[in-house]
Amino acid sequence: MSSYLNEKLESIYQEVLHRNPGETEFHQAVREVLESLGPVLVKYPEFADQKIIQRLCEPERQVIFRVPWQDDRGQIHINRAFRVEFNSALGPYKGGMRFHPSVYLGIIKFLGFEQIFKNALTGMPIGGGKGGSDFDPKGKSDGEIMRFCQSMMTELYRYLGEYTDVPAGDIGVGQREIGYLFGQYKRITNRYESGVFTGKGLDWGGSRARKEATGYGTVFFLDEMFKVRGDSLEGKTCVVSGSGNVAIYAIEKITSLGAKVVACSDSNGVIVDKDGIDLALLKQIKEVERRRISAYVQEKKSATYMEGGNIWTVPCQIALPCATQNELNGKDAKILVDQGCIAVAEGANMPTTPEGIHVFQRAGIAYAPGKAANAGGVATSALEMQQNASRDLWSFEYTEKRLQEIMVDIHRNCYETAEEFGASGNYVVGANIGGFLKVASAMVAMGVI
Ligand code: NDP
Ligand code: 2IT
Repeated sequence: MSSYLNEKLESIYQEVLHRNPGETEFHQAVREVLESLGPVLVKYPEFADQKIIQRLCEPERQVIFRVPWQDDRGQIHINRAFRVEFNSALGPYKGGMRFHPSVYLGIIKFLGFEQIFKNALTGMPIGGGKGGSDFDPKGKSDGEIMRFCQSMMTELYRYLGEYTDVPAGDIGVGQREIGYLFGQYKRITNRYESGVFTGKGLDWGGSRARKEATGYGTVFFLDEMFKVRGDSLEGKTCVVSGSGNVAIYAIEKITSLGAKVVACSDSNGVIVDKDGIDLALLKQIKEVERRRISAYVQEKKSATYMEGGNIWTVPCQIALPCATQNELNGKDAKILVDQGCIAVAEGANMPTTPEGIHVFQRAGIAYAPGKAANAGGVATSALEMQQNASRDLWSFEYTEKRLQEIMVDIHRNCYETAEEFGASGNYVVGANIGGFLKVASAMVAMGVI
């Protein structure tokens, strides 16, 4: 299912397909943005004259390199790594690194492309980029993870810098990996350049509330959508896919605001706990012991585990997809709506397929796309850069307050922009146009570069 593009945008899209064969996730992300931009080109013809959209769809720089490393038995492995420096109109390239076997150029490009608009929406001075590798961290020892990170950084360091490109975490990359990557960067460059990485540990340049920021921010955005509708999160039943960094802190915040989370998942299965997910137990299993989510039912007998189950079949009023791209399709969306779901906010990047989005929008439920709803993570990364620049460390309360203000602003911008362009209540249109306008204006101002 796809909507209509006018002739100009259709020809730009065809060119993107032609220039980037086989990169289906990138095509999907581009198409979704282009579908919102028709009225923008009518109002601002200079963006078409200046070929802003064509320039935005072509990364400024793409790096692909080999990462050889040795496992604990001395066997040699070769992985492939990427850094796509997509757009630096608003600041240094900024975006996470993903370690997952599914990673290839098309995934990094879709993520980097989304990141341009997301970062613009935060109002912070950050451009868009993304990186990663097809390295699978599952089942690897700490030593293997360290050697992989060191080998990766031995090449990657050349392209980074606090004024150039500032990576962070994403799937499979948390504080442990960032420690190894930052350590090797520091060693090679002989510079303690805190601002070159975000998501660092608190003792070595990290920011309070960065770990919590993406999940918390998604719930702050959701809360704003409920306020607009004269409703609240209090007493609502919720399901959250995934059980990683974003999922855990979305569960923490929404629970503290009075909702009950009855299910979460990993790529093997789904747990359902009618009493509400036990957050302390979940953190112990996932953050401390790094075990599979199935371990939850061994500790809590009242919960159930569905191996290979589909989390979207669990009845709920709120769905928070916090795992990965295209994890919620048209059929899932229909099941959710039919079972009484009234709101969806994306903690993950592009988790809902175009068909799924269409189902939500036709049903008129509150739907927040990831580039708006999960922007709290990168926004707090920008707050971390700000603290690094001033050699400061803010309190948790102050940092969380800043994060909440940013999410309220992003919500307002998306809401008002959708109104202005005749798409009231459509946060996809609001986010795409809101982000695009900031980047496009900066690009025009800087000339043909
Ligand atoms: P984590 O690695 O901490 O957790 C990822 C979770 O998603 C795990 O439960 C994982 O299960 C599940 N998952 C990953 N890939 C798949 C897959 N192919 N199929 C099914 N389940 C999968 O990552 P994060 O929580 O950091 O990231 C989750 C999402 O949020 C991603 O889309 C990421 O891009 C996005 N995001 C992250 C931000 C951040 O600050 N970390 C900021 C903004 C967005 P399993 O363990 O079985 O693989
Ligand atoms: O998708 C994302 O916004 C992230 N993974 C966080 C990026 C960042 O630089 O904090």
